[in-house]
Amino acid sequence: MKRVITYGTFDLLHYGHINLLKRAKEQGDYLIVALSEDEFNEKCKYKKCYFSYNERKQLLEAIRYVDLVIPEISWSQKIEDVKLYHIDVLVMGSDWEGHFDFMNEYCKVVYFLRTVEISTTQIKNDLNLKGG
Ligand code: C2G
Repeated sequence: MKRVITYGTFDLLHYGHINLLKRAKEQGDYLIVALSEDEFNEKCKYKKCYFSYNERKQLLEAIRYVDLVIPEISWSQKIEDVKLYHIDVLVMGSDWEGHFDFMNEYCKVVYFLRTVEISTTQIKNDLNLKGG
């Protein structure tokens, strides 16, 4: 069984995330999503999430491509995760191109092109404009 992992906040979940998760799953048979916990988002990623960790976890677990959701609590857990879960492939979007090349020592690293026309910021801006 080929095991894949990817990392992210996935808030507000949109089709750019789904595109990434679909392509990540196509890299193997089992996809783990390491989902950024609320404190990690606020203190380390400076992201204020709309949905809580548990709500985002529930959304991700409903996606057919996702087999397991684990917490991401630190930038530096990736090596341990790859060893613990016997990961073969680490997948990230192209906005992270190069950032995780060091992980090539532990698993294959694949960057997929971001879905450029959609982002959480775009959604929030559009909603503000439309008074949503
Ligand atoms: N993504 C994408 N297209 C978009 C938006 C996001 O392909 N329009 C991808 C990102 O490249 C990332 C994943 O979807 O691989 C999750 O995106 P975010 O939730 O924004 O993840 P991020 O905050 O970048 O966290 O340790 C790594 C970090 O946790 C990544």
